[in-house]
Amino acid sequence: MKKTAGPLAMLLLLVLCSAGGAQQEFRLDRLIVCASAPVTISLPMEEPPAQPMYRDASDKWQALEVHAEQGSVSFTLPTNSRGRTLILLDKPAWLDLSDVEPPTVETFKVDDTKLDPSGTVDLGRSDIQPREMELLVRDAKNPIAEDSLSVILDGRAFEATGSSSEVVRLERDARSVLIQVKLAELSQDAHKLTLAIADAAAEPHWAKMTVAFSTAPLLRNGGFEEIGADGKPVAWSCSAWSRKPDTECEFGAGDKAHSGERSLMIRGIGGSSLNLVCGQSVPLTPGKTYRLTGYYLQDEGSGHCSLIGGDKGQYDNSQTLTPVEDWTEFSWEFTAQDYDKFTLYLRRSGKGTIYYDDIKLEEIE
Ligand SMILES: [Ca+2]
Ligand SMILES: [Ca+2]
Repeated sequence: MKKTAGPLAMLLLLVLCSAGGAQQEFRLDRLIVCASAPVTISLPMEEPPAQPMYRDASDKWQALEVHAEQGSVSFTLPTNSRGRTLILLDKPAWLDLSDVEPPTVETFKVDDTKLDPSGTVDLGRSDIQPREMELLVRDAKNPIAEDSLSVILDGRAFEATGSSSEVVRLERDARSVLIQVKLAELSQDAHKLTLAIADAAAEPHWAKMTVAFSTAPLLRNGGFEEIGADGKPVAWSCSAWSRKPDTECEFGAGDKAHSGERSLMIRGIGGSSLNLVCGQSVPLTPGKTYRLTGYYLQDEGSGHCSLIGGDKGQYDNSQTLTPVEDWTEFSWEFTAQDYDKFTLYLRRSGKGTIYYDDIKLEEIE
């Protein structure tokens, strides 16, 4: 490639982009020239181009005058272009230059359920992970650039998770396509999938969609094996309610366990008020019924569990957990009322020690 510089210092940046790849039928070669001085460019080209065009400084498309000779074509950047100039050395017949809109997502299906195809969809939490998604994408003026599809899962390339995607053309002009996504089995966690696909316009426009879903357990660290730097079980927050100056208590990782190595230990030592709680916020859905199960061990006094919704608008208590000599299973069911936040508490009243382990929360209906 030869370039002829003007007398002044100039910046020239030439970018040759193509949209199409395997999709030869709707292949589009774009040339972007960034120059701050007059410039003449020569490129190898076997056949003289049929319809060379450029976008001028006022965003209008104009015919580009080119000089073709023996396997190359050369042109001088017109004076009414400036800065960054978009050039189509051979505008294809199918290309609509008036296109300024991105494609639209017309339908969105997750495992055969139709959902609103708005830009961001939150599927919420479920024990069952979505496995298939399907999007119908349509562009009003140009074909969809089928190989422009980008799928990112949790900030990583989608294929790295063992998942796969495919673009199926629905019409001969490729203005509507079906994006089919198959998800591999993912970790029990919150996930975010971002999909983007462009049209094959002179300047590509992108349709984007983000889908969030979570298979994270309702309750974290219910086995109390994860211990923080402070020596206390991770994800649980412990305190003494109605604490008096003489309240003496202790919270931490228990050295007894129903399974694993650890449990949650809550100990009342002394004082006129011993209302001890360890809580964790839980993502409950109003109207749903849940079952809390677990094991406890307790020498004296009493324990129980509570669910608090909103600003104590809902305040449900489990049955009392009485002293037991060996690990004993308990189970408690409750229904979440219409609040936007919930906290579950494992509790202990009075002097003595309670250990909790293998605490599980599940949605039952
Ligand atoms: Ca478009
Ligand atoms: Ca444990």
